[in-house]
Formats: sequence, C-alpha cells, structure tokens
Amino acid sequence: MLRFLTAGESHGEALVSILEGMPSGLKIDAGDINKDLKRRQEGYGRGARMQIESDQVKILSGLMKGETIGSPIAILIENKDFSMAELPAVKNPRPGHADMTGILKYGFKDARCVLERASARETAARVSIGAICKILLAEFNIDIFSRVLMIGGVKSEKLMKEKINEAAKSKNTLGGIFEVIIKGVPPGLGSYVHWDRRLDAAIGRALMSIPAVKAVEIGNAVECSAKPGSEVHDEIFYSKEKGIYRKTNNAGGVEGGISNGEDIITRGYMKPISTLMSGLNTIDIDTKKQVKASTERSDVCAVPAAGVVGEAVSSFVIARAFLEKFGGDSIAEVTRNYKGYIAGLKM
Ligand code: EPS
Repeated sequence: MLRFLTAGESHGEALVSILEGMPSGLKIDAGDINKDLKRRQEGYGRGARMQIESDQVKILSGLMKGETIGSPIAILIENKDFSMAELPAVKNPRPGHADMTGILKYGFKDARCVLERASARETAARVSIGAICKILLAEFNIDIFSRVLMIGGVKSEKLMKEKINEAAKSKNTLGGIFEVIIKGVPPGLGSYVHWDRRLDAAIGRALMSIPAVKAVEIGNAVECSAKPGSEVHDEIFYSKEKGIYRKTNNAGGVEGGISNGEDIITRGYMKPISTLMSGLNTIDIDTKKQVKASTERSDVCAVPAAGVVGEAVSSFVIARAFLEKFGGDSIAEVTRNYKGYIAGLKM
C-alpha cells in the first residue's frame, strides 16, 4: 500500500518526508518536484516568508541512477529560516488557528510549540510526495490541474488581486475556492463495498486535511442538492467510437465511491488565514485577561497555494487507489495489469 509520513516544523531545520510503496522502475526527475514546490510558493497574497525560502528537494533514498528501486523514498526540504529556538513565545492564541486547541491538548504554555507544526509550511512536504505520485500517474496518462475559482467573494483575476490588496491594507485576510481537475482516471478506482474504500471519501479527507480547508465539493454537488434527480444524474450513452460515455459530469467523476472514467472534479473551500495583523479578541493564556491575538508574519491569502497542495494530496489518493487496483512491485508489472484491465473493459 502506498503511504507516507512527514516531519518538520515551520522554522525548524528541515521538512522530511518518506514515501513507501512506489513500484520500481519509475524515473524521477527532482526538477519536476521542484517545479511544483515553486508553484506552491507563488500566488498573489503570499507573505514575506516566500521571499526567504526557495524550496528544493534533496532525495536521500529510494532511487538508483534516478529510478525508483521499490524502497522507501526519503525527501529533505531545508528551511532557510530555521530560527525556531530564538522566536518569541506566543501567549495570545489566534482564533481560528490551532494555537488554543493545541495548548489545551498538549499542555503547553506557549503556542509556538503548536504553531510550528500546525503551520501550512508542512504542505511543502506533501507537495513533494504528490509530485512523485504525479510522475507515476503521468505514465498512465492521468493528469492533474488546479485553478482558483474565487477569492474573498469575487471571481475575476483583477478583482481578486484588488481584494487581496484591500485586505493587506486593512490588516485582514481572505479565503476562497480552488478546483482540482483529474483527467484520464480509468473507471474502477475505489469501491462501494466499505466506507473506507470509497474514492470520494478518500479525496474528501485528503482535501479537508489541507490547513484552512473547511468544505469540499465533488462535482456540482452543492448546486445539485437543490435540483430534482432528472436534472442531476449523468445519463449513460454508448457509441462504437466513444464506448460508454456521458454528456454531463455533475457527479464529478465518481459514482458509488468508484471512479467512472469521467474527469474527477473537486473543490476546496478555504477559510481566511487566521493570523490577522489587526488582531482579534482572545485571552492571554497566563493572566486570562482579554487581549488582542498575537500577530506573526503571515500570508494575506494562500488560496492559489492551496490549489497546488490540492493537486498533491489528490495525486496521492489517486496513485494509492491506482496501485491498489493494478498493484505490482515494478512499473512493468503495474503496466501489464493496467493494460489487461483496460482491454477487458473494451470487450
Ligand atoms: C504560516 C505562516 C507563514 C507562512 C507559512 C504558513 O510563515 P512565517 O510565519 O514564517 O512567515 O508563510 O507558510 C509557509 C511557510 C509555507 O511554506 O507555506 C502559518 O502560520 O501557517
């Protein structure tokens, strides 16, 4: 089974990831991983930290002459800003952040112990894992994209930038919506037979695990919840040229917890970043007096970055489901299994 772990704090020495379960024989170009890391760092509304970091991977294990050998792939991303031990204690937990819940849960007197790991910096590690999954999926013509649909209630690029400028000026933050589109997924990934094998549930969980994502939509679920079934379900057609096909894709590529061969389309809804330079009401955790929340250097808006992270976590889920279905220890074996299944579908 494909699985991974990440470790590392936002201002610690480095982020570390281990990806286990990749078959042998897959060519990995670190440049492809670095491209996604760069995309994650960009986007209008990012803070000063992104000018400090230039995320690059060092692949420590799992490859021989640039090809996977089936052993765990260990990845290192160094932090340029690793000032963790010198940074001030954080006594005024930010509403909406993990500060307060983390303090209560782990028994800290300083939210820095929480925020260093709760920080969205960890998503750089997940983007590196997702980039390797994308390389696997590309072998089978599966492509993943993302785009920003809305920021702060507006939809055109010009208005989104204006909104971000306004928010920065008024010491505020913004959330929004990103969309992830996955093309080329064969029918048959995931299953209806048990809750934890449903592909839509796995995608939903992965997207919800991105910091600040508070809702996930698959296909046109929100709009469809107000419509009758006759206007929602994607009718099934067949032609010799196309095989089985649909004229609509309201389901977003998943029916009964199984991919149906259409594009998988999901949306992540991100709440505004919880570090507000204006400071919301909170308490001092020592004195319990009412104070303004701590302000840290932060981003005004990170929806474009979240879209890139959305691609990464979705790539992992699809790669895992793909290997579950077509499993093998080498790319050659996975390819044989995949081709045999696809040929069977056409009969
Ligand atoms: C983050 C706060 C900011 C963001 C950071 C997430 O970092 P800093 O406190 O160092 O300015 O830039 O995001 C990243 C570092 C990243 O790589 O995405 C937070 O508190 O979550």
